[in-house]
Amino acid sequence: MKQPLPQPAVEAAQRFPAVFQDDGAYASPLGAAWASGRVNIIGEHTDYNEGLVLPAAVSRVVAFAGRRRNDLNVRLWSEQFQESGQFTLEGLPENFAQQRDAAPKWVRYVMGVASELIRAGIELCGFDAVVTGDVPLGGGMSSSSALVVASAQAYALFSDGKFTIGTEHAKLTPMQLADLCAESERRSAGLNGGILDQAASCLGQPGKAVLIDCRSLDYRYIPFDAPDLSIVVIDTNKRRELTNSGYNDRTRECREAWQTIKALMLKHEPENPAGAAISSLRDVTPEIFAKYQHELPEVQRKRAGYVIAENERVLQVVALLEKGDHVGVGQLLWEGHAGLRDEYEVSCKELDVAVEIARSVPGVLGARMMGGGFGGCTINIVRNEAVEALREAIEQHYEPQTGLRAGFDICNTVGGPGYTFLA
Ligand code: GAF
Repeated sequence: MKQPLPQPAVEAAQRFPAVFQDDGAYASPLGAAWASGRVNIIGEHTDYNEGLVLPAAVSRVVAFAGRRRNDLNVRLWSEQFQESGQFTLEGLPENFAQQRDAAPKWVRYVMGVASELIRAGIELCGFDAVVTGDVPLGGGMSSSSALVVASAQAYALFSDGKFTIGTEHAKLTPMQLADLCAESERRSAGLNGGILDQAASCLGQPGKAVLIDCRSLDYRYIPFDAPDLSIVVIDTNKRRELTNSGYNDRTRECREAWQTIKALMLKHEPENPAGAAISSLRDVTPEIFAKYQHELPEVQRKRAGYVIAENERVLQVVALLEKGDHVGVGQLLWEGHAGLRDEYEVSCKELDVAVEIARSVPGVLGARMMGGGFGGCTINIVRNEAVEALREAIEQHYEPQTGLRAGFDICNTVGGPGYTFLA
């Protein structure tokens, strides 16, 4: 079915002839593929702890426009990086590490997806494409996951119908694709991330958030379409790469925390089967945590305390959304931010300033840092009539406190990824 083209796909298609003109035969691109970035309403740093998340895909996309080749080469031009890159599908996944280390970072993501698709037994074709997008790079809306999910769509588009995504008879369901994309990102970037970003991009539906159990990979849609409210994303413009941040330390600290709690339980109540069954923080109930928290080293106590409370907040937010209680939802966003700042320690001055400015504006129901942290953006749930007041407050107060100019974006929830022929 022909789908409407997002603007970056239109731009990539327009650029294609000029970029690949030296190949003469190429007048125009054959097709376009795209995927969205995401917001995460609540459930931060819970995914790699096998917990709960509540994201939504939003109207910021990464897009490819290009043409299938008759060989196994993939040749790319990034409008955002003004850089080309290429690799061969031949020898993947075995020669992935070798090819990856010689490629620009953004190309590694596209290569990583190919590597995982081939590992899954899917036959791919080479292609030439222009890549562009409007998901802020390193801005906390998951530009990298939009890139990997869009890459998978591009392989599907250009692979002559050899594999399909998301249809009734598809080789890959959207959640299987998300899982594959998450693994490809881990291998491409060396970040021990979870499935939040890729699943949000793969499962998007307009007007809906999606509650995902990151252990079972079950999910269900939750209405998120109050006409009197806006989702505002404030980009602090504090850039960071999660691979060079404390992100992987947090995954390690969480593992150490559940291992300590498990050891304590096995020691003090060996007859309790709940102790032996602990294999992630997901298995540590608030009751177990209350009993053993005082015996944990401080860092483990703080990390585990945050994750356990955040899983509870996800369930509370879902219940409040189902009742239409957005004031209650907002309150839990403020609380989530405090936990990320004080216990999980992944916030930074710029994120805290943006959240505090938002707190001072009547009609902002809630705000918190979003994504991995250490920079990036905040999500704000705002009454429509307060959106301009929030914009003015950020314009007036953010730069003097941080030396940076903030971005301001009103986001709409959208459907999942797609591809289409352009002829
Ligand atoms: C980053 C990661 F990629 C996600 O998997 C998730 O852990 C998130 O940080 C924090 O919730 O976006």
